[in-house]
Amino acid sequence: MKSALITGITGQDGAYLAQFLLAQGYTVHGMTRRSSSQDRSAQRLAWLGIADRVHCVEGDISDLSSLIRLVRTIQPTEVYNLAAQSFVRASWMQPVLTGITTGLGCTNVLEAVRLAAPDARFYQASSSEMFGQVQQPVQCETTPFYPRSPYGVAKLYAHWMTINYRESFGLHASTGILFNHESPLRGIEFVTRKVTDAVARIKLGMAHELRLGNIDAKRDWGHARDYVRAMWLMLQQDAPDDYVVATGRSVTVREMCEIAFDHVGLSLADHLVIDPDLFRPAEVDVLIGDASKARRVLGWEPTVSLEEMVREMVDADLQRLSRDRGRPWAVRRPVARDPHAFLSLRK
Ligand code: NDP
Ligand code: GDR
Repeated sequence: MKSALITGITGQDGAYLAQFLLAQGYTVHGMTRRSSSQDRSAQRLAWLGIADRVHCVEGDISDLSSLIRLVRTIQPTEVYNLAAQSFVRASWMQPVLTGITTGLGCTNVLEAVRLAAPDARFYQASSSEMFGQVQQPVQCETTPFYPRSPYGVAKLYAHWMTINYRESFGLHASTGILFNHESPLRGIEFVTRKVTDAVARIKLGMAHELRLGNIDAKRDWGHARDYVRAMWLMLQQDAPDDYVVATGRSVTVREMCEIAFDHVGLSLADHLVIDPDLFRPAEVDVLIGDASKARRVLGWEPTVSLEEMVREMVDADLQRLSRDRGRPWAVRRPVARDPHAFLSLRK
């Protein structure tokens, strides 16, 4: 029976990947880090109804000894390194932490695999943020990189370390250069979920405005469920490699917002406030991916359109907020206040 170790199991992709692997018959081990509120760590797994089927093991991506111990004990056939400080905006406020987790963390996992289970197959969660200030209108595996944030720089280091370990030590190590992917399990700080949460609150009379930064930025958005399938497909190939995973369609943040507001019969113009504090020190203006290699070699195709995904997210937020209505925490957090806006990057 195949077994997988997933770092970042408590995040959006970790949860969907665990669900996918369980359905394939895998034994799934997920690494969680210690926190003072352990009951919250498995919320996404619980939402998918798989919390009691995943073996959670404690460790930290910045702690090599914990990783060696886990890999040595579990002897996984596949290791998926999803753990990271993944919020681009926060990476300017915590650049060192981002370097340690998002960058060096990958080297820690590679080292643990090399030393303790060198036959295991390894997946690194690389990112379209590595393209940053894009050097070609449509980005593929051979497009030169130009990261525009501490997050993008850290991901690029991890990306090259993965390739380096593949070429130096013969590890079966692959990278997926994944473009933005979302779902109802997306963290609330990312723009799609921030928007769908706000739309649901406005619809339910719990809020009135939505504050955003640069709504002219363009992204190539897909669904997380489709993207975790691509991760798995990469590790089923005889030879390790690097793959772009994207839909090939890019729309502005404004257009994405309009899909969400239209879905519940509201007008974006009536509720949108542009907040200069939410602009980033350096922006990635436009991303659009060419996933033809993934389609050709992996037989991968996205199955969910942006419209379907945004509607699914709005409906999930409506359902969650309706259920939680009356509970103090549902209404107390005002949608207008992005926690990151309190710490303006310009101050
Ligand atoms: P999330 O932010 O939802 O999840 C990140 C995960 O990393 C969480 O489980 C988090 O744990 C864990 N983590 C953070 N720091 C540590 C640490 N020091 N030790 C152990 N675990 C840690 O990200 P996503 O699920 O969206 O993304 C998964 C990966 O894919 C990330 O590496 C991300 O950078 C990358 N990526 C994501 C894309 C996207 O659009 N979603 C696109 C391209 C790449 P905790 O719950 O305790 O915070
Ligand atoms: P991104 O995702 O930075 O692309 O990284 P995010 O959703 O944070 O931003 C997308 C774009 O929206 C603009 N924007 C805002 N963003 C947020 N979060 N909040 C706002 O209020 C807001 N207003 C406008 C941003 O400026 C940006 O242009 C995501 C993460 O999942 C990374 O981990 C991953 O690697 C990349 O996608 C691919």
